[in-house]
Amino acid sequence: MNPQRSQVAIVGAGPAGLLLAHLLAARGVESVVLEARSEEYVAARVRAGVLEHSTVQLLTDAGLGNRLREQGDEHRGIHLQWPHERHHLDFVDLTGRSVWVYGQTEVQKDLVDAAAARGQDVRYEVSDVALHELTGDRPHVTFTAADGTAHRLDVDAVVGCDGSFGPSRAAVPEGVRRSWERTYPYSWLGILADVAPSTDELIYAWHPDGFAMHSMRSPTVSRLYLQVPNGTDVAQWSDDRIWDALAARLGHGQDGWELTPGPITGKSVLPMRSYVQTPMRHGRLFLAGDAAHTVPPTGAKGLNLAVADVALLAPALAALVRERDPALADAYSDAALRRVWRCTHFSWWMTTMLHTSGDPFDEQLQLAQLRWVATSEAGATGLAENYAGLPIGF
Ligand code: FAS
Ligand code: PHB
Repeated sequence: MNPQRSQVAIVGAGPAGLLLAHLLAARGVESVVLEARSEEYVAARVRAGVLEHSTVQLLTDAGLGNRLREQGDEHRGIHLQWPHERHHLDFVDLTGRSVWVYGQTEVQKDLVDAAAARGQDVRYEVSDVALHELTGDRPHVTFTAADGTAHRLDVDAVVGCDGSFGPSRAAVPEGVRRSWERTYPYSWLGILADVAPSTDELIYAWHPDGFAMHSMRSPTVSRLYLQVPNGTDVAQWSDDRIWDALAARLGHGQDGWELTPGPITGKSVLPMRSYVQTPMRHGRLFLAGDAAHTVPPTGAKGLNLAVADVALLAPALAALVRERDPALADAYSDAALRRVWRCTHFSWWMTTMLHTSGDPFDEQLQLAQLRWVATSEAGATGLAENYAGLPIGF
């Protein structure tokens, strides 16, 4: 079984897994990262786009902020839009905190480059990952390497950073774990387009036909989303149909504003779900990122929550593994879940405020809420505080 030993086994080389390995290495803790997919596959996944204030600070402090600050785009806030009205919420005026637009693919690239530079042990294209003796004296992971050889890795701790579909969630026994789940009655159709953004900052738009959002990746690449029914076949949405729907929903022609279409280079449909599993620690197993929670992307929280978990977990594991001090590790799950539930609520709140269901009463309530949030300092500050992100460990 090719027996090996390390201090921490990390399952998953997405942002949570690679950032954890980075922060552990900075604390003198050795880890091995096990990833089911290829490095190229993981790097190419187009996902999150907005980094919270605290995420940018943490990446900068960890030496991962250079390209972010060179190529990322700092935004003061967002636009809230509904038919005939658009209001800018300035997070910096309201809370003193900004956000940065810098795609998850870029964050992943920075993490991969840093891992290579420090000689991080990352095993790609592994299979049959299984977690063993998580409450025993010899916690270990078994797996099949890309070359087909069987391996056993003995460690002091195992961290599940394996997203929504990895083995870690189920490694917490049924009698121990508890989960909450909500599936929303709509999905997002997301596009990447080779066209300059038609807006300076993100537009979140309510419209009777459905939600739409204008984001971006660079001065020449736009990222846009529109609400579609669950089960939508992306092949049913031609480029023209997509741009027509986006123009209508985002307010093309309103007060002289125009949405400029362009070549679509990527299309995908993303179902929307809220999911939280507790506890985020069981014996020597710890969960971080999407392995423990999933949020609908309306609040731009998914990636940022993964960072916040890892920011708490790295010092906890360092104390546990190096000084045999379990205090922070014992407190990790409760501390992480405070932010998880705050972000789960905010993501649900943004999603239910902005997505239409066809119910006329709901639509009036949504418009009333949007008008209050856009014109009341208290309402706007509530959104700003949550969107720009509360301090990690709040
Ligand atoms: P990840 O899912 O990124 O990484 C988990 C890793 O574990 C993957 O690389 C996977 O291959 C690996 N893995 C799984 N099973 C394994 C096994 N058995 N063995 C070894 N490795 C295994 N968030 C936003 O804020 N905005 C968005 O627009 C947005 N869009 C998204 C679109 C999609 C399709 C998805 C799925 C998520 C989206 N998210 C978005 C959320 C996303 O950004 C996550 O929050 C973020 O990737 C979380 O990072 P990780 O926790 O590292 O999980
Ligand atoms: C993105 O740019 O992909 C993005 C931005 C904000 C969101 C979701 C996705 O809320």
